[in-house]
Amino acid sequence: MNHNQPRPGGRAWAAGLLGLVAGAVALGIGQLAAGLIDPGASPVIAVGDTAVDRSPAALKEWAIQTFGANDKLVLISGILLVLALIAAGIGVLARRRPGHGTTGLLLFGVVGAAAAVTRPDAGLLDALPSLIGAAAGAWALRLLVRRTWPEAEPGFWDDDARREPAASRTAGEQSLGGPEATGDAVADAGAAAERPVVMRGSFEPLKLDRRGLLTGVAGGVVIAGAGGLAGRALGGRLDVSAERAEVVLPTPATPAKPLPAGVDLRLSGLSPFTTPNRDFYRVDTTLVVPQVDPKTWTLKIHGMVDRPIELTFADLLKRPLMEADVTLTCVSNDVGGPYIGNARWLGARLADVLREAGIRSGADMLLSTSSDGWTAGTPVDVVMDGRDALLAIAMNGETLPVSHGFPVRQVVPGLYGYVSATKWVTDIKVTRFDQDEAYWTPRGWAPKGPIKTESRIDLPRGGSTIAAGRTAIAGVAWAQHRGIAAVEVRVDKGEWRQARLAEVPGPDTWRQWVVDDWQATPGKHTIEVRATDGTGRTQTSEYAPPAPDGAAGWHSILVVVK
Ligand SMILES: Nc1nc2c(c(=O)[nH]1)N[C@H]1C(S)=C(S)[C@@H](COP(=O)(O)O)O[C@H]1N2
Ligand SMILES: [Mo]
Repeated sequence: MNHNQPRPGGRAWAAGLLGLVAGAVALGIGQLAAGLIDPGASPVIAVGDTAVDRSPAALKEWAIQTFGANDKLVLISGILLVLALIAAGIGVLARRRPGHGTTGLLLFGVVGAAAAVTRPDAGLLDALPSLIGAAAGAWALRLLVRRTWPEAEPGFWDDDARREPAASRTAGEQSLGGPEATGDAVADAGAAAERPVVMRGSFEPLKLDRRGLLTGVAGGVVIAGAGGLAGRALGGRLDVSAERAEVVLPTPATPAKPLPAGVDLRLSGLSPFTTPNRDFYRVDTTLVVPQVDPKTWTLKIHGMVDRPIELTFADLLKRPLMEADVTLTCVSNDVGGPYIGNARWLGARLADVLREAGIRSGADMLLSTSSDGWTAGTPVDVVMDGRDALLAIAMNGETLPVSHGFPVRQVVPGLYGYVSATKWVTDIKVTRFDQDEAYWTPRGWAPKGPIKTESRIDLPRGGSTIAAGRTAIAGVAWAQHRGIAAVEVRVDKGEWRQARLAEVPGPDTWRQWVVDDWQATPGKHTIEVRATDGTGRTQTSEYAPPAPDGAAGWHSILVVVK
């Protein structure tokens, strides 16, 4: 054993950079392997998905409220940032103890692999992308360190400090005075020679080869980038947009009645009655949108039924289809929030399919599961009471967009999405609320989620400055399946005034309303709204946050009139 083996000195930044590049190689190669095996098993996606599932409801709520539609981007960026910091740290460790670098990267691989195989829709193979990526990263790190400090004897990296007698290791470390202390001195042999403190004993800090470092880093970046891009391209082969484009929508046996003429007040700034698909809010737990091929899609209906059923997409298209205008709302929608949208859905009546299966007495819950393992628990009586609960295949005259559940999703008027609107639905188990739990229930949300009566002011915009004079106050109100009977508005806590209601096709959509003769006087004004539903109940003034069963309270805005 050579006790006098020189140890790599050199700057911490260089080592950190190498760690960063090795980390990038690990992720790039991991992505490549995921592209071949399963895009959802990409290390970052697997960790991200697990973070989404494991994080407490309050944190998720905060993320949705704070980052809105960007919450996934923020999560992925956050994970990448943490990984970058850790990778840099691993590089710094590896400079002194190369074995630690390898161990650190492999540990990361194990974390990624564990996250990937514990996804609800994963198999054992899903561990591979993270493990392969980590191995590639560990190999890259060793190579990079060798290029950067080429004077290290070939055996050094394998001989690691572990095999040195403890005493000499301690001496060696002391003689270098710690990495930070010697960082600059060792970069230049001449300068180092003038600093005997650093040069004490027979340990000679290794020279940092800048060219080796640069070419190594460049090579690593190229490999990481190429791996990442190739992985994405390979994963794209699963893209079902071509299959989606091929779907020919059948003519509905029961088309929706044309929308009443007065359904949309057509005021600029007011939410249109029908939300275009591209503007429709999107809420789900998935980081990679599931790509479900309609040719292989099936829906199993089983559990407490007399005759279990398995439907193909072709079976579904052959059924008598119907259209319904239904407003979806997310339970995470805070008072005045944006997570609500209205569409015309085309689909098969869920109740008819369930009747064919024959629901056994005692069953009170439909536990629906998506292709990626998310679940919703829907009360049986709600779906069977005659309302337009659908297995939907189209949205606003277009085949269901992939991000909204292609090829098939559930739509149940009157229930928040988390207990009813399963996208990419593949399985419905007829069961009992006291025997099964859906995804959000153990995460602090109510097992049942009827939509609360709510209203929102769209116009004028809260916080805006408007001109004095006659001004329209307008918005939307909703109480799905109960309908909206009245909307009232008051300014500066004055008298409540009845708003004029737009037409609606039925009780399952939101309803536009307007007060079109407010005389706005200069100054600051508060505008409040409250709705009364078809059962005669007026929405409560008592504020409730979204968790656990939906926000409540009056939407109130402040405007400045000039
Ligand atoms: N597979 C799956 N379906 C899901 C979800 C999900 O996370 N995964 N989220 C639900 C929630 S919380 C809502 S509010 C609606 C939103 O539907 P949208 O994204 O089409 O607007 O989808 C529901 N269906
Ligand atoms: Mo939701």
